[in-house]
Amino acid sequence: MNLIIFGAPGSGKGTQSEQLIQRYGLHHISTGDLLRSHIANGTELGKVANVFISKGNLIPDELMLDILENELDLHPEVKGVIFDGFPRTIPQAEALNKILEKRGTKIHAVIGLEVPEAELTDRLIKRGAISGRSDDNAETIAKRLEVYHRQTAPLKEFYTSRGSYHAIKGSGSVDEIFASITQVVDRIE
Ligand code: B4P
Repeated sequence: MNLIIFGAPGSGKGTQSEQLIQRYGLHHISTGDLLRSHIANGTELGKVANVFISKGNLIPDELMLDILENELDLHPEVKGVIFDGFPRTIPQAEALNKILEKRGTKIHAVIGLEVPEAELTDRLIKRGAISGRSDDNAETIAKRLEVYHRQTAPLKEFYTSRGSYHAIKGSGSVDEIFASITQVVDRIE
C-alpha cells in the first residue's frame, strides 16, 4: 500500500506520518527531511537545495525526482511507502505515477490534511522558535503558503479526478486527526 500525505506547510504531514509508519509498517519518505539532511551534511545537493528552501521556494522538479528515485532504489524490499511532502507539483505527480507503474504498483490513497490558513501560520511560527529551520520565519512562511496555493494546491483536483483524494479535517488534537486518517486507510487494505 502506497499513501501520499498531502497538505499545506505546517498542516501536520510529518506529525501524522510518524504515527502512520508505526501502525501500517510503511517506509517513510519525507522529501523535506531528505533535503534537510543534505543541508546538514553540507553536500553539493544540500547547498543547492538551501538556496531554494531558505527563500520559501520549491526545489526544481528534475532535482527532486532524481532524489526520490534514488531513495526508492535504496529500499527495494519495502512493502509500501508513505510519501510525505511529495509530490508538490503536477509534473512531480505525473512522474510519480510513471515511476510506480514501472515498479508494478500505484498510489492507493491521498490523505489531504485541511487546516485553516491562520492556524498554519501560527503553528509554523511556534515551530520556528525551537526548530532553527531557515524557512520557519514570518516572511518565508508567507512565501511558502503562496507557493503552496500556486504550485501544490492544484494537486487536490488532480487526485480528486482520479478518485484517490480523501479530505481530512487537520485541526484538532493529533490523536483525533490520526483516528480520522485510520478510518480512511483501514478501508483501503
Ligand atoms: P517539509 O519538510 O515537507 O515541510 P512542512 O510542509 O513545513 O511540514 P509538515 O506539514 O510536515 O509540518 P509538521 O508536521 O512538521 O518541506 C520543507 C521545504 O522543503 C519546502 O518548503 C520546499 O522548499 C522543500 N521541499 C520539500 N519537498 C519538496 C518537493 N517535493 N518538491 C520541491 N521542494 C520540496 O507540522 C508543523 C508544526 O505543526 C509542527 O510544529 C507540529 O508540532 C505542529 N502540529 C502538527 N499537528 C498539529 C496539531 N494537530 N495541532 C497543533 N499543532 C500541530
